[in-house]
Amino acid sequence: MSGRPAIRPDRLQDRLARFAAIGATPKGGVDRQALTQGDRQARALLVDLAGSRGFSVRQDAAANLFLRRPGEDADLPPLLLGSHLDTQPTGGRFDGALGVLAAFEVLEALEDAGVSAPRSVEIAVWTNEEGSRFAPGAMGSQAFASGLLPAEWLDARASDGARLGDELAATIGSLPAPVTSLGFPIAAYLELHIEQGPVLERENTPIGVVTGIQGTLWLAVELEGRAAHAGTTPLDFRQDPMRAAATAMAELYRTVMPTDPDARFTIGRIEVQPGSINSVPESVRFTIDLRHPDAAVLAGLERQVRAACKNASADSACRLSIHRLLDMPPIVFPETMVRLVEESAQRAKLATRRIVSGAFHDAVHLARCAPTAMIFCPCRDGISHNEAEHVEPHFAAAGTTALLEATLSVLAR
Ligand code: HGY
Ligand code: MN
Ligand code: MN
Ligand code: MN
Repeated sequence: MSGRPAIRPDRLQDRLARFAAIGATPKGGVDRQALTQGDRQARALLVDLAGSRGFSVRQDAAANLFLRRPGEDADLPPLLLGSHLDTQPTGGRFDGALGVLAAFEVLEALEDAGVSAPRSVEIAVWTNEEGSRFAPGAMGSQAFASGLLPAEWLDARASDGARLGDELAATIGSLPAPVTSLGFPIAAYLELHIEQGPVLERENTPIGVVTGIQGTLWLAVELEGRAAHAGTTPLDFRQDPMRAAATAMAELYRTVMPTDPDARFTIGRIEVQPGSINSVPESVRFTIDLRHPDAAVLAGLERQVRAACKNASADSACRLSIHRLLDMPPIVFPETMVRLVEESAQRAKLATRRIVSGAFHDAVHLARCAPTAMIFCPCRDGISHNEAEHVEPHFAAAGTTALLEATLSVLAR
């Protein structure tokens, strides 16, 4: 190996700017939702960049995209680095994209330094991590880890009417990359991601060594009543699903987070039919995102949600149905991998602190396949899933350096 590989922060910033331009919003964020034209454009740009460095490209039936820098022994399971390029509807420039572009910067640093290693290093761009256009989130990584692409996913419809199966086919068809089967053996998985919370910035600590990821449940609640005239229908004649929804929501906002500081309860989407100003609604649908680091407590919170919805629907003589859109138990990363990341960052003279992730990541599923670890870097005011999301260039560089050092540690094993 000639000189020690080093990242080039300027090149990383240039790449971040180029990808942020794809789906850029007027407020400085990004709207590049999963399997849209913008997602395909970003994938195509990455494939072009890979081609210019001689990295091979492949994809799988879940449209997960893989860029590979070959090692001396092609049969050895590769080290996988990765994250996602899809964003929230009003997302930021760094959620996902930093992890993918930092991984690309690591491959280029290895290439620039002429590093020859037995093991290949491969980048995964996971399909539909956000889950906001099609549930569940972390869809591509779940398909990779389980080797399955459930048929019921393929018929899922986005709010714009698009069918997931068609969008997957169009995305796969948009790239000149061979399609392989779902899942392949890997030696380990590493992901760099922004913290999406305030801890690291508050402590001015450049590297978060992620010890695990809290559990997440997504529930779809549907309340059906009877449409009626707003002016002529007295209370005891109403079957008002909005009244039931509001009662359940009020109770859950009053009880879940105020009583448990580690609980997270979010209602992000509500749909009312027919949505007419002067009709008692026929149906109300809303989503619940429920999280907790402790699996048993999360299960208890789900029971609490279901009971509140059941009581409220009975009081308003409505029909209730609740189904899960996503179910991710909490996970803990192996101490060997946590220590590898910690020691790699410290070797690069970067201060670290251990942290549990409040956000879920594709690493949740990869942790089922191989030794997995994550690296966090601070983001301004801890804001994410917001167009104001920002990472200082020196923190992006530090996180990428830590990813490079951890990569070298794995390659040296
Ligand atoms: O929702 C999440 O935790 C992830 O950032 N999509
Ligand atoms: Mn993300
Ligand atoms: Mn996200
Ligand atoms: Mn994620």
